[in-house]
Amino acid sequence: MQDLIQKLNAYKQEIAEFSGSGEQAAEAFRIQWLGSKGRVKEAMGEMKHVPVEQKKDAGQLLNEFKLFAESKYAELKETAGTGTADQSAPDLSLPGDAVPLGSRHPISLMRHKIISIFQRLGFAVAEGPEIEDDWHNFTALNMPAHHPARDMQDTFYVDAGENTAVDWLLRTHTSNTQIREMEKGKLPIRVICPGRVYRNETISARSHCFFHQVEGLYIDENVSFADLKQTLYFFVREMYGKDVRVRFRPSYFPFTEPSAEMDVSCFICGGKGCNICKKTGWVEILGCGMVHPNVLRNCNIDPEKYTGFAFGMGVERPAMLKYGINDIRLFSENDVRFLKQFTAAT
Ligand code: 2NM
Repeated sequence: MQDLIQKLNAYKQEIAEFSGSGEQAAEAFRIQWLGSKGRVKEAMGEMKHVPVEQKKDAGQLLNEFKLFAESKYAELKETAGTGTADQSAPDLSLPGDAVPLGSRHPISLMRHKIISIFQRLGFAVAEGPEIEDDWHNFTALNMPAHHPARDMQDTFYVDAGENTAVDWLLRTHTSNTQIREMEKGKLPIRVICPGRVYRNETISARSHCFFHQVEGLYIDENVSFADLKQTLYFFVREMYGKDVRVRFRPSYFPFTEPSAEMDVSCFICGGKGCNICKKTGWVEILGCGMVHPNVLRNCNIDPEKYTGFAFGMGVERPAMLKYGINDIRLFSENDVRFLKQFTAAT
């Protein structure tokens, strides 16, 4: 009996010190202690050597021992799920699932390319509403009612019902945002205004009824046409490379005086003459000019004290040339076979 007590105490200590964890360790413990050839079974076999008068006490001890071993096993099973050696836990060394790369829209790419050049010159980005009133799209821009320049752009008017004092329309250029910036009355102003504009034109491979523009505005004391030329010259060199040549042609816009159109030497043929430049060696890229004094006055800016220049360019055409896109409608069809091609583009 004394031998049995000693043996069970030694076994209990061994069980208490069992330090494995995980599913495998629990199974090894079960085989060693609770299996059909395990030590619990073996200890039970000692009963037959115990004298009759001690069998009751021995039975109690053996039962206690068995419960002790079983509870240890239960504990091992329970912690196996959280243990480090658990076979059912995720294998962190496996390679991950590939997350497919999205792509940026070519218009967004080109818009960002344009904006970031002007941001480096200190221009801030301003955005404005696409549904606009007549004042901010036309009148303030030196185009009063019945001004012939209004006919140059086929405007989409919004039916706002009977109870509206003003005409609402879809903006035909992003200049509305520049008017809004000037009306804020904080000078100087150096902003770049990207956005979508609308014109009622027949949809074809070359033109759409909506497209994108980036316009710029710089107003301060002593801003001159020389500032305009150097700013835009810096822009085209960043955009089209150091070898590009520029020329300014006189033009007309109601909101600028003088006005000009800027051409760059054809970046496809280098100026030799090709289909893109229609054999002229030059490509028109933007319109610009000194902000008309009437526009400044309309925004409560004193034209005797302040002067400024403005410019505007389209985003679709440079994007089509850069990415070799031959149909403007592709930009708005959202065909993933088209969009996916810009996954790695910049
Ligand atoms: C262009 C060409 C020339 C222009 C003018 C203004 C404003 F608001 F300051 F009067 N914003 N944008 C402008 C000038 C736009 O786009 C071809």
